[in-house]
Amino acid sequence: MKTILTSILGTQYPLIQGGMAWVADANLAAAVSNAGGLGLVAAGSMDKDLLRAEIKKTRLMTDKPFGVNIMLLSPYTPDLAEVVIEEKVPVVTTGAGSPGKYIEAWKKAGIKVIPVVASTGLARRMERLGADAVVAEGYEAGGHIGELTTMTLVPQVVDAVSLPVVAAGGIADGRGIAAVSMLGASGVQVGTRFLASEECNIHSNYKDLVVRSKDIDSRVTGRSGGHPVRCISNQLTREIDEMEKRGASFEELEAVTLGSLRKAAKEGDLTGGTFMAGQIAGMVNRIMSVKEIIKEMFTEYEKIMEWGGSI
Ligand code: TUI
Repeated sequence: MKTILTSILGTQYPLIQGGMAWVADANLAAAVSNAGGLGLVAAGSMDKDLLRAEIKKTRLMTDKPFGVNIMLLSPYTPDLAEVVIEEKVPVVTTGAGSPGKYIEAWKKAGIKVIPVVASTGLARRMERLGADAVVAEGYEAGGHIGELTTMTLVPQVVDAVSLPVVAAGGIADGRGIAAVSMLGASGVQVGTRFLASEECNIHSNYKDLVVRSKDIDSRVTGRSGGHPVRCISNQLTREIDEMEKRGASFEELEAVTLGSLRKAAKEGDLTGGTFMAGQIAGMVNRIMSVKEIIKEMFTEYEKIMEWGGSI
């Protein structure tokens, strides 16, 4: 495919992998890039030495463009922001905040900057500061989320900025790509579907949970602390729910949530882990290779575009 986004990214497909902390390592990033998408190393769980090592590993596994996702709530962000410059990473995406103070330095270093936004306000601010594109991520997505659904956010962001808009949240097949292309999106970001890939290095309990989960199995916790997070319902989400209902303090909540993402991804701790995943997990029913996933998604998308939809 040749689109505005594939020209910016240097990829075969207008697809970016979600920046999933504790999940997206060199192995997943390289697999996505080798399959024609833009793979991302998620720096959310890393300090600067770990990120540098993971970038070098990715380069050994692919000669295609890849990116780094910087999760802006990380205490290491200032260091990580320098590492992507030093290592000449071609693309940076950001999440969970405004990357405003880093954009100028990244642009000067020739990095393509693609912030994830959950509102038109932040999208406009990012355009003014020189972003190359934005990812508009809806409420259906896994992990930290905003208030608006993909269906409502994407067209509003498309109208608000002149930049290419990448849609995220609830996209896991060709129908999803076709749908957001009708809303004006220039590409898609996909996270949840890649959790159920052969190349994803998460614990098998995490993959099984995604494959087995049904449409209504995700929950949003963490609203009381201002950082709502979507994950698959389990003992921990029920516990957090009860704590939030009785007005538990930040410290009490932190005591049960600290390290829970690592417990999910690395240990497969079904009762104490936070298994972040989007609402579309109900439709992800099989573990496939990254290459098969991307091929299947775009083959289906092209078929739909020839057919023209069902209305
Ligand atoms: O960032 C994500 N998804 C994430 S980050 C993450 S790690 C985490 N763990 C516990 C608590 C919080 C985070 C897991 N999943 N997606 C992109 C995204 N960014 N979604 C929503 C936002 C966002 C929200 C508000 C971005 C900016 C914002 O406001 C910033 C501003 O200044 O307006």
